[in-house]
Amino acid sequence: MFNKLMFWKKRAVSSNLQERMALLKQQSIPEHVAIIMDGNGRWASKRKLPRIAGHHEGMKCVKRITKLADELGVKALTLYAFSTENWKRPKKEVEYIMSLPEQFLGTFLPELIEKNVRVTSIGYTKQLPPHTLKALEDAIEKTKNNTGLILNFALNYGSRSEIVQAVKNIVNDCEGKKIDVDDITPDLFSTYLMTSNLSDPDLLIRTSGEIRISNFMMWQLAYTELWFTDVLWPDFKEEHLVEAIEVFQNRQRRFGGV
Ligand code: V0D
Repeated sequence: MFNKLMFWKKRAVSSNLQERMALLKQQSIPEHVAIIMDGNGRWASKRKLPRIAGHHEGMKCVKRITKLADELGVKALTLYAFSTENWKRPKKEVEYIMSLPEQFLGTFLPELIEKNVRVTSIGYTKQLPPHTLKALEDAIEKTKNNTGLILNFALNYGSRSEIVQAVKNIVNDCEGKKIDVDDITPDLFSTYLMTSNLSDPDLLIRTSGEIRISNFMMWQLAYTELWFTDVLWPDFKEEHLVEAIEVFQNRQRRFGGV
């Protein structure tokens, strides 16, 4: 009890970000954090700016949060950057969004390499414009041997399609006698998903006030802690990720363990 009280007291007085980060590191940091980065268009509209300005600001925010996740010792950061539904947006907006990986990597790839970050992706990336895919594949290739933070971009990703594809591949492997129907378990099923190289997310963050999963990693989120905030993605700062992890740790302490 005394320890618990001391803990809360410490928390209450440490408004300073460095201090809060140091405290976070004394407890379990979520290994895999996933983020639905929503609210870029709304951020721009509020400022009477074109929607693409919001996407550009959102891209800068990705850099900031990647750096912090790395500093905190997060092992994998999955960012939902583009859904299979987002193609319905105006053509000019989609075109601009598809230039963001090049903009991002053009300035940030050297730093990712230096920091030992490995870039990966999930989603139907083959359907991306060739220039976008090239930038992505170049980053994946140049960081493939890195052993630090996994920076995983969900691009043209949809969870139901992913699950249906897994089912098709399982049926195919059954018919080809590579596996038996009785081999099909949740663990085996997971290996057929695009996330087979990753553990399930420990923490999901969604910005911009929407309290939905929106076809994002539905299988993988079965046991994930969910944290929603009204903050729009371009306004999502270091303090917000720290807050999300503080909430995660508080929940772990209350419900985790014995
Ligand atoms: C737009 C907010 C970085 C969400 C963030 C193609 C909407 C900014 C990337 C990126 C997007 C992707 C791959 C990569 C490096 C960077 C990105 C898209 C959208 C969709 F290897 N930001 N970003 N990709 N937005």
